[in-house]
Parts: sequence; C-alpha cells; structure tokens
Amino acid sequence: MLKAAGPDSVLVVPACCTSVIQGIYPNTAMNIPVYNVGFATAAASASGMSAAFRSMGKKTNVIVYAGDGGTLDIGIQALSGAFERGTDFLYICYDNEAYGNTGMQRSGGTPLGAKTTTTPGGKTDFKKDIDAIVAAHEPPYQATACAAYPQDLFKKVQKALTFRGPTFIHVLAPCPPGWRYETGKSVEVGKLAVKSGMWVLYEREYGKLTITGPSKAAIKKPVPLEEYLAPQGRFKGIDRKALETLKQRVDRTLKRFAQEEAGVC
Ligand SMILES: Cc1ncc(C[n+]2csc(CCOP(=O)(O)OP(=O)(O)O)c2C)c(N)n1
Ligand SMILES: [Mg+2]
Repeated sequence: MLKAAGPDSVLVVPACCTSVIQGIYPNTAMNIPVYNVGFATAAASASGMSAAFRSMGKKTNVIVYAGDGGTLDIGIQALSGAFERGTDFLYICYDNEAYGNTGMQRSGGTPLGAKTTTTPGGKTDFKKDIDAIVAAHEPPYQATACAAYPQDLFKKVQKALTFRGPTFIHVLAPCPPGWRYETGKSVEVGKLAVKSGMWVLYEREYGKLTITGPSKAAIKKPVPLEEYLAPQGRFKGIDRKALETLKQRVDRTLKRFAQEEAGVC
C-alpha cells in the first residue's frame, strides 16, 4: 500500500496491531511520518491534517490505516463525519475480523459462527456491512481488496489517491493466530475467502459497481464455503444451522452484487 502511495504520504494509525510495528521516532518502519492516535479518532485526526495540508497548498496523501474494530465499531462516528464533510483523504481498513491487538475479541467485523475469545461458542450475529454504510455517504471511490491479491490492492490504492475527496478501501487481512491456521496458509486462506464468495473484490466509482479480479469467476461459480472454513480453527465445530445461514448469506450477497453490476437493481 505504501509502495503504491509513494513518499509524499502520511499515515494516521489508531490503536491496533499496526501500532505495535509502526516504529519509533524519529524514524519509523514505514519510512514516512506516522501519527499514532486515540482508538476512536483516526478519521477526525486525518480530517484536521488534510485541511492543514490543503490550506498550505500541499497535496500530501493523508492515509488512515485502521483495523476493523477501529473502523466498524469505535471509529465509525469520526469516519462518518469525515466522509460527510468531503475530507480529502484515503481511509484503509484492514480487517482481521476481530480485536487482534488485545487478544482476539469479537468485533462488528467478526463473521457469523466464528469463535473469538468473547464468542467461544461462535458469533451469533452477522458481520456488519461497513461498505454499505460507507456507500451511503456517496464517496467518489471505494473498493474492497484482500492481502492475498497484492497487485489488485496496489492498483486500488493508486487509483483511490487520484480522487479528491474521501475514498475507502476495505482489505480482508487473514490473521494466523486469530483465525487459528498455520502462518504458511495465509495466502491460500485469503484466496479461498475470495473464491468461496465470502469476500467479494470490487470497486465503486461514483456509485457504479465493478466486480474485479478473481471475484468475476467466483461470483458465477464459487467454491464450496467449507473449503474456506475448514483450515480455520475459529470455525471448527460450527453448528449446522449457523453454517446453513452463512451459506445462504453468501449466496444472497453474490446474487445482489451480480444484479447490481448488471444494472438489474
Ligand atoms: C478507547 C480505547 N479502548 C480500548 C483500547 C484497547 N485496544 C487497543 S488496540 C484494540 C483492538 C483493536 O482492534 P482492531 O481495530 O480490529 O485492530 P487489530 O488489533 O485487530 O489490528 C483495543 C481494544 C484502546 N487503546 N483505547
Ligand atoms: Mg482487527
């Protein structure tokens, strides 16, 4: 993402796993300025920063890099405000589907049936559709991506930064300790999320939806959802009812996307 963004960029990172690896003043592991801010405040901090840069005539990319907890839950009011005000920034949510930094508690991003430390019997609620919430703010550009497809992600970051105004990229980030699979399987698990239709890659430009990359095939013929769930300990022993509900949800989502892209709805 930083390669795509280039050196004239600043990162705004709220409390999350990234806070642990971002580095120490005056040099950061990111090689660009990184602002570590309060958990709920990423989009608000970025708003001020963007306004300051633009008033000085600078085009510096202001990029929020926040987790699912910091985006779907605690940071949602700041996110909504910044999008409503038309803030010129890119908001990237990397979604490992739980509060990773504090030991994998369930978040609004945790999918139905997944075990976390606070849902030991499997989550009983659906994953929150943050992309629909963002879409309701009518940003000029939003996209989804997955860490298992880095070139797709690279292109989307580059593209997002060509727009003026708020842009959003929601990245599925497989997490070995949290999802309970072997580290070497990260790419495979990420690809199965997309191939099974559990995660759909797309772009929405001025409201117009385009399905991208491997999701074009997955939306027509997804691999069985069990292939995605099986390598992950968090879905071990998922009850039949939750599995059926999850499958129906995936089916419905894929149909909805296909119809929207075809202009049927
Ligand atoms: C106001 C506040 N509440 C709780 C915390 C503790 N905390 C720090 S990081 C974190 C989890 C962040 O989860 P997420 O945003 O999904 O990012 P991840 O850790 O998964 O990368 C929590 C609960 C905090 N720093 N501030
Ligand atoms: Mg998380």
